[in-house]
Amino acid sequence: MKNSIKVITSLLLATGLFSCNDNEQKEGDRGALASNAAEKVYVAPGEHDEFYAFLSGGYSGNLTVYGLPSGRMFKEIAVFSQFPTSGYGYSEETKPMLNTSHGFIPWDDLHHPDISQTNGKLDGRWIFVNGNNTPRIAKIDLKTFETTEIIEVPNSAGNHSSSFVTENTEYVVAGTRFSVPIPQEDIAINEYKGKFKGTLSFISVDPEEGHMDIKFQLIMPGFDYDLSHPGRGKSHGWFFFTTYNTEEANTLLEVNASQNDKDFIAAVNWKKIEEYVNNGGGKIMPANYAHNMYDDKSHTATSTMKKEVLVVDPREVSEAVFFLPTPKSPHGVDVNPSGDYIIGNGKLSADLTVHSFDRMIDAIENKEYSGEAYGIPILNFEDILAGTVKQAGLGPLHTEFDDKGNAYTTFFISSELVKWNVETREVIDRQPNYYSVGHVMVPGGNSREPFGKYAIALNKITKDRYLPTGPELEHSAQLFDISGEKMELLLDFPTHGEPHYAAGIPAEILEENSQKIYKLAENENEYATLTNGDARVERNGNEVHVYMTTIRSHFTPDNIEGIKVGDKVYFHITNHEQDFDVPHGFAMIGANNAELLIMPGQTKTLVWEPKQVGVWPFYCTDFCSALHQEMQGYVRVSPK
Ligand code: CUK
Ligand code: CUA
Repeated sequence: MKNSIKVITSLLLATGLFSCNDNEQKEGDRGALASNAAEKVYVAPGEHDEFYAFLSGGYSGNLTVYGLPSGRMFKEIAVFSQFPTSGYGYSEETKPMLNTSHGFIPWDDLHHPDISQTNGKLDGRWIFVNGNNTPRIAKIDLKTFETTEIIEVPNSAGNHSSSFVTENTEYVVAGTRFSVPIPQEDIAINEYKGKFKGTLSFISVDPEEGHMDIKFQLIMPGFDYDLSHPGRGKSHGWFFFTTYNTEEANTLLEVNASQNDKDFIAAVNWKKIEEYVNNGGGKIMPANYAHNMYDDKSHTATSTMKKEVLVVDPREVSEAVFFLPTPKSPHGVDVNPSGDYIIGNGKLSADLTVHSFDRMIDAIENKEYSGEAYGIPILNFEDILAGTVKQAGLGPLHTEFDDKGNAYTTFFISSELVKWNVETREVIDRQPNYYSVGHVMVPGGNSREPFGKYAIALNKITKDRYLPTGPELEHSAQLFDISGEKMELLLDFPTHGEPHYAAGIPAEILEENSQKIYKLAENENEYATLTNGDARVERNGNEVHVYMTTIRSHFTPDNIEGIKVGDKVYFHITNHEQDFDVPHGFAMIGANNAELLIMPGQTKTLVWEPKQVGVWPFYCTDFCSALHQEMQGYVRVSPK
């Protein structure tokens, strides 16, 4: 076994898992473009795309919205960022969204979007995403395409095996990549083994409003939980998590983390644990975490600090958690649409492991264990294996599915997308990716009903695919037509930040519900100015509140006097427009904030602390009418 580790390690070094090697990536090869590719991606002016695709923005902290097949970007949704374009995270109303137990944290690393489901089908209500770094889960409302809720995940570090939903959106699930002492304490790092833990958090989603609440956290051995996937269909009620450090090494030089030939997939019967906690099981643990909610009547976010969380030791619940041995440090774990198979993407391997859910259940019923780890039963690899996809490629990372029984696996090292049949495990087709693909996404590919028309490969390295833009290029996505036997490359398009996973949905599901305006009459913002007659300036000590309205093409009031150096001026601006797509902007000279972009019917607030005497202009930043240039005003600032 030692030898095989050495072989694969040198293979990995040679092929670029640990360093990028140009020889392996033949630059300049264009890939086999479908002969009618242009026709297939052409969406004529004025026509709409067939699918929405939501691409994670990785270190941009945001989620981007694209159309498929055109590859046109429609929107960047601010999530874990201060986003100047909309003023998100700058306006007084949205700042609380970025509050955490560590304070105001306007950045995160966003990895995995997943769309809410009903009966295993995409319902298009919300999309959930995870923040990796300061562990958080966010929810975006797919009516408004705005972030409406963020919950921090306590007892977590590296919130990576997140944010996948169960098939009725009962839960959005979050798992820890980095094991840490729980609760945190000051101990030597090399005391990791046995003392550092991981948590798997089951965050319930209220079916009406979608509000999130941490129902329970499983406290697990410190094996580093990489990715996760829900069971569905027959395996609904289970959740699967990969691990990559069953060695419990505190330093992950490959010699350490790859010692074990097999790591585990943790199989969690969450229905059993849910029942256990509903009957009073588990224990309350003190924990500080923020729960931030945005209300789209008041257009205001509030942040609440929570003080405790319910934790469960998996050993307390009999036969609820099992370890499935899976070769070669599995990265992704993916369950096929019928829920029969659990695919382990062993990233240091050439083969793919396919576990059988039925065989897993049989092994559990017969109590055929090969051992245990920290009191959690380990099943026999041979007992649960359905088979392997042999020599499929090098370095499998993630698998997605179509509606015809096929799987699509990405291979990072051999840089290709491989199509194979889930039942026969025969490879059907392979297409090169430019370059070094991470995730792949088929709209609905993470549900019981995939729409097997397109797949997008999300590549890590771009190199010569686009005009050079200095040392860094945007990552590239590649769109494939997967409706036939062979996958056909249709399009390359640049993405934003670093997309990890993505989620796609037929346009018609979202189009009809998409909200066009906020009704002014329903505006409940406490600083709203509903009529021009109410527009005013109010002083309260050195705080000044300007209640301002805006409609094409005027601010009311637009000449403001009586402001003094040292004042704190709040501009509360209500947009009186009631037409689709007519926001107004507001920018003030010297404001240490961004601008505001106020949607029709909304109120937003920008703070300004004038430092100098004079007469200072403000203006609308969004070209809103022929008289946009006239949308301006002055503030007179007098000495203290
Ligand atoms: S991870 Cu990035 S390529 Cu965060 Cu889903 Cu595998
Ligand atoms: Cu309002 Cu430009």
